[in-house]
Amino acid sequence: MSIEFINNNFLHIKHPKCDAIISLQGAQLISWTPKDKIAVLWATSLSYFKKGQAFRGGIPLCWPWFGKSKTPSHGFARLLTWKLQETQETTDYCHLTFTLSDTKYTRTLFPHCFNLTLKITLGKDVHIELDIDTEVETTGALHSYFSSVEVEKEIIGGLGNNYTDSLDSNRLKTQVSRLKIDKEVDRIYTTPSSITTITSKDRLLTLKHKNHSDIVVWNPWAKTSSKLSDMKQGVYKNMFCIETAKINKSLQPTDIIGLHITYNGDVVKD
Ligand code: TA6
Repeated sequence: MSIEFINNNFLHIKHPKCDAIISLQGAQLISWTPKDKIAVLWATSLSYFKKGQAFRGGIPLCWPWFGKSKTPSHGFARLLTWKLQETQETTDYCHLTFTLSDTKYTRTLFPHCFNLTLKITLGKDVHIELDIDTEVETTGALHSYFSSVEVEKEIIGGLGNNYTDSLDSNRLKTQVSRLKIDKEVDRIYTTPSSITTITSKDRLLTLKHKNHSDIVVWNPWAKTSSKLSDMKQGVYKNMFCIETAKINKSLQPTDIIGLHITYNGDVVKD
């Protein structure tokens, strides 16, 4: 395995089983490509990276709140530089551990002590687990962006039948079939199963969520994405977000939220 630094912020990890990029800002997995496969996560160009601003793509960590109810949007965990504590390598996996703790600055936004630990395991599949240790209940999400050859051809299963529609005054709605994204979508599924499947012609992704209460699905489609300065024209067709979230039920002061992604039907590890 080798790890190279890019622009003092990104770690480029080359392992026999995969290639990956992680941003130290946000401890954000930006890209993961299992050997001989195509990139699973979507991210905008690294040239859009600006210190202190949210970088769009990969798996941003939304914490200690989800959404725009407070500033900054989706919390501050994705905006701060995390500490790389440890790396370990086996023939199959590469393990990285990152930490973030409260500072004078974070206490102006969230007046509590906290210690976050993010463990990322990369190989032919990916495991990501956020350990939270703080004084109060919080909300959050692993806001994963997936790549797609053509988003309208992806079929998303395991979302459950109930969602609130963020594009329609958070109205509670029902859906009986699996989801195809063919328009702007911003939904919080409130009764999801623990496994989400994403199926297209050449690929089956299986997402196993740990301790989520909700799944958020987002695609900005043409009009909304044209207002996002970090998304090139037309690229909304090549991405979609499926987010492992704790929104309607809070994260406890000491809690974990996690996600395991497998490619092409490989067995999901516990
Ligand atoms: O998770 C869905 C969402 O909250 C959408 O409403 C949309 O705003 C998206 O996240 C991206 O948010 P961001 O702050 O990263 O631009």
